[in-house]
Amino acid sequence: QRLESDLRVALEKEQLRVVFQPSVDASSEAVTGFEALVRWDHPEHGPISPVQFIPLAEEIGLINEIGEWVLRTACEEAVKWPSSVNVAVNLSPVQFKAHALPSIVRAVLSDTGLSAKRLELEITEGVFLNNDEHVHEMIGSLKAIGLKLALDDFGTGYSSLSYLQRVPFDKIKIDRSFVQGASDPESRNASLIRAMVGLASDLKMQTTAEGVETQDELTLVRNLGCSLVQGYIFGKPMPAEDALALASEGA
Ligand code: G
Ligand code: G
Ligand code: MN
Ligand code: NA
Repeated sequence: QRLESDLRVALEKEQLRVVFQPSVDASSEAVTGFEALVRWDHPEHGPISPVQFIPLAEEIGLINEIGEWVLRTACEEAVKWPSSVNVAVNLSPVQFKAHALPSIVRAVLSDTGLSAKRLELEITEGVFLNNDEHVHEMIGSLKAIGLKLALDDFGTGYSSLSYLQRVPFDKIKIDRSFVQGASDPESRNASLIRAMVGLASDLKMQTTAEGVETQDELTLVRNLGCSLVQGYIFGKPMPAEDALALASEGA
């Protein structure tokens, strides 16, 4: 297919870019970090969503290369920010199968000069689908580098919670499907968020409420004890220059 070869060209010809979405402390509203999100500006078709091209990259064996490029680009930006501001990078489950991942991450950190504790890797429950030992070894190797691990899209995957107890996540990110439209503390979504926050706090993990767009949603997730908030209310994914300006504001 055309799009396949276009994606290979995109990586070479710098049609990919990384945008950054702020994450703020739920009580102080200070910016604590940014999530790096990849974008593809196709020369003919215009912007193509990562929802479309990440699965394609996984299929055609290009995800490791794209993932490493995103990681490097994100870390290069993050070293410019105040040291209290972290960067989060999404990892595809396919990248987890690559034995070289920990050494790639170490090399990127050393090349860019970013301290490991300022890097957070976001993985999804998809990583645990084939519940093999390799995944847990990989998580151990990544944690040994000193970086943080977040469980992304929490609540949307398959229902076993056993991996939460087995895996030393630093943070769980509550999927926006629970947050959006939620304002009533008696609602079903509020109960679910409350349960997730309780579970995370028992396990000494932070929680991010994702997809917060309105003041009502913000008030609710704050009252339910989410530690961090991400969503359009505090900022859409933005170019690196804007992220740098926003990161530097509080410093
Ligand atoms: O930014 P946006 O809402 O368009 O992202 C859509 C989806 O693509 C999200 O699930 C997001 O996690 C994923 N995504 C965005 N950037 C990356 C990336 O660099 N790597 C991976 N694996 N997924 C990404
Ligand atoms: O799966 P993941 O959580 O990585 O997805 C991140 C995606 O969510 C980004 O592509 C971003 O564009 C999108 N996103 C972030 N904040 C909001 C929000 O407040 N509302 C909506 N609808 N999407 C959001
Ligand atoms: Mn994410
Ligand atoms: Na998410």
